[in-house]
Amino acid sequence: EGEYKNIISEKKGKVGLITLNRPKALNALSSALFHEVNDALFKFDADEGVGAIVITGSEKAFAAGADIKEMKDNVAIECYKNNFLGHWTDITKVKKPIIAAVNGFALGGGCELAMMCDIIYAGEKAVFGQPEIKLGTIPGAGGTQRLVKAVGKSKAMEICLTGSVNLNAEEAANLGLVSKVLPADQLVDEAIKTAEKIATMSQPMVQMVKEAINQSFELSLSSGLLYERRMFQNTFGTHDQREGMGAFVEKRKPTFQNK
Ligand code: CO8
Repeated sequence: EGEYKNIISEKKGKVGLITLNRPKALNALSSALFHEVNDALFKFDADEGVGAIVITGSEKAFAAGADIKEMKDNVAIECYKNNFLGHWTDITKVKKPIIAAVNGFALGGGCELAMMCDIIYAGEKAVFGQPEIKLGTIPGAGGTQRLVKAVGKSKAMEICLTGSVNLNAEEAANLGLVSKVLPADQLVDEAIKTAEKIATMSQPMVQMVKEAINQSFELSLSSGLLYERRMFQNTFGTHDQREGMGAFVEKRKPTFQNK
């Protein structure tokens, strides 16, 4: 909202929209850009008027990766001491759902950024890949971890080991990496529509769903099911459960109060 140099952050009703905006570098994720993304995300997370967040780039590039020019002379011990790019994972601490609307290239850190979001929608020309190996390095923010869970081991190996097997939008949808493919010019509007729908739900329930689904990546099935059931049981202590079930029985629309 005025204060950023590498992104545009704006509110569309109850939706926070972040547009990566370094067109000359295909939205390469410089340290400055990523700090701005985190700052904007945490402002939306703290804003009671915002129910969900959309991150997008340009039609040509969601993001072409970490900024190669910025990191090419890095020294390992300094990377370790400063926890180089450790702040990227801050995104996963955001409680509100984040939808990545991916047009064009989502390569390297760009693909990893999309995978740190909760839902990915792809424009028809989207390209997902992990080309790090061609640069003499490896993925550093989930390309060897989240990608496996999204597309399976063989495909993830092929993508990360060759650096040049990329997924187009349709392949990414077939494999389950993205949930919807849309014409490029409708992508952001559709992502905002889904975010708006989420924003009309009871916000504590929205956050519980996000938390519980994310726990499925960390816990055994029996622990995950217990985690889910305990949260579910607790929803019966809320206004919004009374309102939601009451409205169903009375055949009217619920008015959630986020409590
Ligand atoms: N970093 C810096 N600059 C970039 C990057 C990048 N990742 N990608 C593109 N640019 C720049 C280009 O250098 C070029 O700048 P200039 O005009 O000054 O020469 C400008 O953007 C336009 O790019 P191209 O001319 O190359 O555009 P093309 O349409 O010809 O090609 C491509 C588009 C195919 C996307 C091409 O730019 C490309 O291959 N880019 C690099 C992709 C890549 O290798 N990404 C992986 C980077 S490594 C990484 O992401 C590691 C993540 C680790 C995260 C760890 C977190 C803890």
